Amino acid sequence: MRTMGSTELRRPVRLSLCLLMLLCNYVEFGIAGYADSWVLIQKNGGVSAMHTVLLHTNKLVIFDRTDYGPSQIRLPNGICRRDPNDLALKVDCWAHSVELDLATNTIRPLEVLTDTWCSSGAVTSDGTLTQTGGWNDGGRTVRLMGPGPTDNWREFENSLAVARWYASDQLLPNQAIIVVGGRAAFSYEFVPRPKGQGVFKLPFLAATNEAGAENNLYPFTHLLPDGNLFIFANRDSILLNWKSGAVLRNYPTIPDGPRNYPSSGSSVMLPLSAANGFTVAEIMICGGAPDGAFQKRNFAIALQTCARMVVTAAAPRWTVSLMPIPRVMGDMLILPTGEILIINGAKQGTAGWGNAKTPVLTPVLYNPTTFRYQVMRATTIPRLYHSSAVVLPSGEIFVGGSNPNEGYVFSGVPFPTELRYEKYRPYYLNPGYNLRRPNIVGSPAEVLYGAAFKVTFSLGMKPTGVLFRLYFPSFTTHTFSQNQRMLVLRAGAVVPVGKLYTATVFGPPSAVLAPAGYYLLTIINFGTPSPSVWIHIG
Ligand SMILES: [Cu+2]
Repeated sequence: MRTMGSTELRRPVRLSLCLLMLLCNYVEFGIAGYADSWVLIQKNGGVSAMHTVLLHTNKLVIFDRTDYGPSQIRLPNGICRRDPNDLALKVDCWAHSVELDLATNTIRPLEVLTDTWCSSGAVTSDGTLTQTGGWNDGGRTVRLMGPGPTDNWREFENSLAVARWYASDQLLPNQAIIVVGGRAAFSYEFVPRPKGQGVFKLPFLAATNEAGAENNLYPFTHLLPDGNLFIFANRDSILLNWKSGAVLRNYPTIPDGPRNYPSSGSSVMLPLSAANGFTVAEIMICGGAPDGAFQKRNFAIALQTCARMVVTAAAPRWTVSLMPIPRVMGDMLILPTGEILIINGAKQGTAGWGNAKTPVLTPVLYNPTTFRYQVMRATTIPRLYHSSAVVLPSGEIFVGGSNPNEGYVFSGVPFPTELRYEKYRPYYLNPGYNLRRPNIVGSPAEVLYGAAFKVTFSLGMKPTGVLFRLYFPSFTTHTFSQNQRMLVLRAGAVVPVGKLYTATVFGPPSAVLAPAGYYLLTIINFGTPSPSVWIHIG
């Protein structure tokens, strides 16, 4: 880790200093110079990770598209898919989706029938991935992928009211999924779709659709604490009452250029906190491409700006800051520490086939409290168009994908199809942090809204600045982690119990703040996260 503006200490000196500080119950934050790292976990995952989602069984569901031709992993038991609509192979014996078991690092090929290209999804309360849309014969398909050991894709064609390609999904408090936008789809709809219900027009999507570039696909959608949906597309944003269809607010235009596909930036809702009664929501959007970049195909230097806006404020305004590196197609993830990781992407160009160059190999870490950016350790693998990244229970980041080619192409192109899967291991996983690291030894499997529950943990130092965080895993594709959210929970004092510690923690007050489902619970001590455990909320 390269740390901007802090002094590097040599390791032996640093270690003894830390021990000394532990004894003194120190208040310093962060251990400068403790390195982050990258680990290659699969040399060939078989399927390029265009879409990735974590299930509560600690398995990743990974998929790209059915009409890519041969992948590098076959369907099991001699199964072949027969699809007269497929543009590459009418009889296709190759898998286009896999399940990666994180515990064993093994891969199971999955069978998906209709085309999932550039689609969207959300995980519902029972731990099932609901995935929507795609292209061609998959445009109106809704698919379910359960968490069971032998579960496979189940597909329901003609379930969406209109074809959705490049849409975004958000799980709602009532467990319906709102599917927003898509190419030439200036509307939203709900899944499951009540009988006879069609689409709801959203003129905002037509207004933000730019001739020759669109720049409003994969809109950034965030469920706010007041129950309304924040929707950002291109450079503008609205607050939608999805129950009535009313647009309640129009927000100021974000400075700098467009932020949505193909000028793909990324977006997160910063962690919601019990400290303010979960009333404050702040959106942060980073990167993108300058005006005209997609139309000109001129590999323009990407946007270097991030902008934050408190969208629950009476008079919201964007506050702009500068990343250390310009970036298009970066993914933004909320780490267990509450820091924002900006990872993957390129310094020049836009999304789309062959439209980017100069991969940005270095992740950047942003601390929303100190407003500080840090340039992290570089990978060696470019992750351009059609790559993804998700947070894992270990606190590691899965990174996969990258395929800016119209098929699986391994030579003769600047950026071949990428089948390697990696893990990025942030600084806090370095053993240098082990003294600070709590480990959860007792927590309930299920917590009801607002209910008190006990969390027991071990820790090798006096508990300091202990926080309890809940994280809802994302469905990540095309630089946007749909459904990602974090809450800092209300908690009582930490009390010692024998050699352990315990605290009373309170579940999120409502399904508006935390739609029912499987969340990752993490304890933070002195800025260092525990490994996370699954907890079902609802
Ligand atoms: Cu795509």
